Amino acid sequence: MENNKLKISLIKPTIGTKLHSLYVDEGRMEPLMLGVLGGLLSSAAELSLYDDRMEAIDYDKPCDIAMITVETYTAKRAYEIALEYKKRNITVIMGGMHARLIPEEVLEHCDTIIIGDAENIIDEVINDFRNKNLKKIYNGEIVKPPQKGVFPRRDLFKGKGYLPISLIQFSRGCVHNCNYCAVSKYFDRQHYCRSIKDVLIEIEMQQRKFLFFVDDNFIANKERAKQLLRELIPLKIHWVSQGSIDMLYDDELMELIVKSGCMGFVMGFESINEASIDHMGKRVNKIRGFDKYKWEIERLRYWGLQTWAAFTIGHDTDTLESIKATCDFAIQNKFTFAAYNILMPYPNTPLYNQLKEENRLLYGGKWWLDDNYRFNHAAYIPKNMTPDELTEVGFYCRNEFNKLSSLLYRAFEPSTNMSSLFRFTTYWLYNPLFRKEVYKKHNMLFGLKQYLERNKNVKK
Ligand code: B12
Ligand code: SF4
Repeated sequence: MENNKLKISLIKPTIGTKLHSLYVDEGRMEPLMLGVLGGLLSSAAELSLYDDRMEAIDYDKPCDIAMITVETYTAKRAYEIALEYKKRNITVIMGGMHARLIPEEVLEHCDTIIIGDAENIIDEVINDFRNKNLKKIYNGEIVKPPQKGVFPRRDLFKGKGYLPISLIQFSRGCVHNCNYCAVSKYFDRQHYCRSIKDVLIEIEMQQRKFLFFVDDNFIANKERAKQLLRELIPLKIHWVSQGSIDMLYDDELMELIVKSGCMGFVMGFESINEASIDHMGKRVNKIRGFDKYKWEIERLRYWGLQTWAAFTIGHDTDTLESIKATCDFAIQNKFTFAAYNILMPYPNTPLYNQLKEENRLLYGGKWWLDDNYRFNHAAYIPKNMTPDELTEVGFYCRNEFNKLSSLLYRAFEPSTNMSSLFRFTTYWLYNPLFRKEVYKKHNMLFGLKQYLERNKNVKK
């Protein structure tokens, strides 16, 4: 331990790969959670960051602790990485979304887990490690306000080829309660804002003019959002974020959003089938009643925002026809981007528990660990179609939406995609990239074990 500093490797696992070719994510963004962990650990440790999505991990580099962030999608690969470190007697600590959703599973694969946020607990973990008294479980709780006085170590991201957009948090969590949502489970349906002063300091520190506020729902606290937006206006930045549709009912908020340089939001439209909206419990999508978002889309055009419309498919009230209609709807309305996500039963969410009770979970209930599970495939038995039909219709929607004819048709929307050269360029830069991703990711296997076994001379 040089200078009394520990050596810590921070790791973001990849999801998986194809059997014959290694998958490299086209749209790689900075792993903000590792940057924040870096900020928390700076005084205690010398840090290395490995992003398994595009670089090999040097397991033999001297290291006291490997810290791995785990999402449900990356759990399988995270456990493979942990095994390599354990072979070398290196302490492995895990945290992140999946560690909070299903701690008992994650704990089987590492020495220690942190459940919840790291900010208030990480010093205790490091002290316990130094005193050879590391516990198995630490409860980080949900930290309020988040990331207080903590700034991500962005230097750790340098040279890794991330997209030229800085990820930053203004708030965490969401007040809504959609039945499939992991965020709602992690944050126990609550929403917390960061200190606005800290956000502004961080924007200045990182220097880029294009930001992604990774908030689950940027506008969940509308008054705090307005306070931040007023401060953003003089900075002359461009930004994107995620937010619920009810932002459109507050003109003051919308005006500030536009004036502060917002390009658009990822917005959960989820479905044009009212019964499905009711079924998932997304009341926020029908505060004004439900006319298949006619009014909302007009308002989005009025404000000139480029929308990434997110849809979830496979609800008990969905049919193959209603899902295909959702696809037509997104093309007709010329959304800038759209995602069609098959409902995923994340552990311990209400959706997961319901499907489990009804004996409808496939892959023994743990699709994320199953050697046969493939990316974007149904992991449960839907009500009105077979699992294969759901998988196929999901691919159909992604394929239709990303076809060249659709790209051309959607590009020529005067008040959004064509409203400025910058917006038009953004449209044409990112659409082909996301289109490529759709085909590359589809059918991917989780983890790298099967790929490495098949291609024995490849090292990862
Ligand atoms: C930004 C984001 C993205 C970005 C960038 C991701 C990146 N750079 O890797 C993009 C848009 C590319 C993306 C893509 C995807 N995402 Co995403 N994403 C997010 C989002 C909104 C924020 C994550 C973030 O950076 N937060 C800020 C950091 C600081 O907070 P944090 O991660 O919570 O970390 C804190 C604690 O958890 C803890 N912690 C975290 N890790 C560790 C590790 C250790 C060792 C310790 C001690 C502590 C610790 O400490 C941190 C500080 O307190 C989350 C939602 C969320 N709230 O988590 C979804 C989320 C993680 N994504 C999700 C999904 C499904 C995906 C996709 C699979 C979507 C798809 N179908 O393609 C892809 C695949 C990503 C991949 N793994 O390769 C799901 C995961 C669900 C689950 N059960 O795991 C989430 C939770 C969204 C959701 N609503 O369900 N995503
Ligand atoms: S609005 Fe979005 S983030 Fe909030 S609970 Fe629903 S799906 Fe989750």
